[in-house]
Formats: sequence, structure tokens, C-alpha cells
Amino acid sequence: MRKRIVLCVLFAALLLTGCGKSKEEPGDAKLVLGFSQIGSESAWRIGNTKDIEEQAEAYGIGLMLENANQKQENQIAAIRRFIAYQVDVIAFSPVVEEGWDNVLKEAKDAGIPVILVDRDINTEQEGLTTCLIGADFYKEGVMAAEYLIRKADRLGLEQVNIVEITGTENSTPMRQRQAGFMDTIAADSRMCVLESIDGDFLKSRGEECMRYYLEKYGDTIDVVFSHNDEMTIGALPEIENAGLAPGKDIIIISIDGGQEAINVLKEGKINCVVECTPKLGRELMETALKLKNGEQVETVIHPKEQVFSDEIDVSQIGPRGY
Ligand code: GZL
Repeated sequence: MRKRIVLCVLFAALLLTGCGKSKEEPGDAKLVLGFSQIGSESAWRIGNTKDIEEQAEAYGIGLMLENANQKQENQIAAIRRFIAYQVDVIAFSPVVEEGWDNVLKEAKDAGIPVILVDRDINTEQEGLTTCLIGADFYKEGVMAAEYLIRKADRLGLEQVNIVEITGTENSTPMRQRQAGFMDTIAADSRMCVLESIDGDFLKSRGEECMRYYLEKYGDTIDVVFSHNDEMTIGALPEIENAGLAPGKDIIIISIDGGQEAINVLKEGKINCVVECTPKLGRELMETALKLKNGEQVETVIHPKEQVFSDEIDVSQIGPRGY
């Protein structure tokens, strides 16, 4: 009984501070889930947060959601707060893959199961997390490269100069999207990667990276491979300011599939958008409930994803919801 009283008081304090977002009081919630979100860096991330909040409400789960503003130290502090509040389940989307061993050992020692959402981690010790719910980023990189190979065939290109704008260095999507893309073009002698720069999944960095590339390589650039829509959208005006037509003079390949990028795809300024759905909330809630009930859970849950490109009738793409 004392635990629940403590939990209610702390939970109410968290809600008053605006860190927690939940419609459920712990007293009537099926379980209390602590979730550390990376930040609000992209439409994808904002859509992911919205979906998790909506699904927590739909499942009657008390959600304590904290935004880390892209800082690993904020995520570690949030996880420690969740442990102190003795939540039933902890979930987080790790901003980078390394540096989680100590805090996850503390969660394990406290007997609180941990779910990875969206991104993965590398730890010395096995068994610190229960399940990863997120995209197959390597496959997203493969699908981006396979589109480019088909496009080069259609255009009869003999040399394809590529510049890459990557996501946050040392994050799972950055490492695996790059690996999938590079592994797939490796055997194609037409493909030449001029340079790769970290755009940190940010629109402003996408703009800066593209400005640098255009000053250095000019119109020798044939392809921009960008790890997310925010950076892609930031890059496009720089291409136009250089007197080049994105989608025509330079092939533009992006990942996420948010509404803004799909709108630009329909305008012909982006050639390919690989979908990476942010709608992971339902699987998260179902997995948390299974853990609370002592049931077995899958170790990896990958959502189904598709490719939107100028190879299909883009006018048929419906509303994206993020
Ligand atoms: C992918 C996710 C990435 C998105 C970016 O699952 O981790 O982080 O592609 C977001 O938009 O910032």
C-alpha cells in the first residue's frame, strides 16, 4: 500500500511539473510506464511521441513521458527517476547506442523490465533489455540503394556521384541505414560516394551540409542520400539557390515518409522516400502489458514499411499522420 501512495504522490508531482503526460491516474491504470523520449528534432519524433501518448490512453496505461532534448545524460536521469518511482515498465528510445550499461543494471536490480523503442543499444552485459520495437534500418538503407540502382539503369547513367547526409552519429538508424545503403551499392562500379557528413537528423544541419557540398562539388553531384526528411527538406532550398532543380538535376533520396516529404515528392522535388513509421505505440503498450503479466515477449518487433517514389502514382499516397 505504501508503494502505491508514494507512487501517487510522486506521479502527481511529475504531472504538475509537466514532465509526465498521462490521462490515467496510477490508481486506475493497468500499469505505469516510464518512457524517455529522445527529443522533438523531427516530424517523425513528434509523431512517435503523439502515437505513444494516444496509445497509452487507449490502453488505460499510466504514462510518465520525459523529453531528453537530444541529451543522453537527460535520458539516464529520467530512467533513474522511473526507477525511484518504481514504475512497472521502463521504455526509451536511445539517442546513441553506447553508454547505457550502468543505468540499465540499476533497472535490472530494481526488477523493472526495459523495452527499447525505435533504436538499439550496445551493452557489455547481456539481458539488460527485453525487447526492441523499431524499424529494420539496414533494410531501409538497402531499399534506398535498390531504388537508386533502378533509377541509374532507367537514366542510363555511367557514373553516379553521391553525397550522404547522415543521421545522428553513433545512433542505430545512422549506422544501419548507411551500412544497408553502402553494402548494396558496393558491387555497382557506377556508384561513387564523394563524401558523408553528420546532419544529426536536423533541418538546419541538412541545410548546412548541402551548402558545403554544393560549394565543394557543385553540379558534379548526381545524388543526395539523406537519412531523414528533416535534413532533406533543409537541403532542397540550397540546391535551388545554386540554380539546380532537386529531383531532376540531382536525385533526392530520403527516409521517414512524413507528410511534408510526401508533399514534396508529389511536387517532383524528391525522387524516393523510404517509409519509417513512427507509429510504434500499440506494440509498445501490448508488450508492456505482457511483461507486467509475466508473459513471454518477442525480442524484436519490426513494423512493415514501404517505399514511395517516382516509380509509382504518387497522387494515390494518402494522409501520413505525421
Ligand atoms: C528512426 C528515428 C529517426 C528518424 C528521424 O526510427 O530514430 O530519428 O528517422 C528521427 O527523423 O530524428
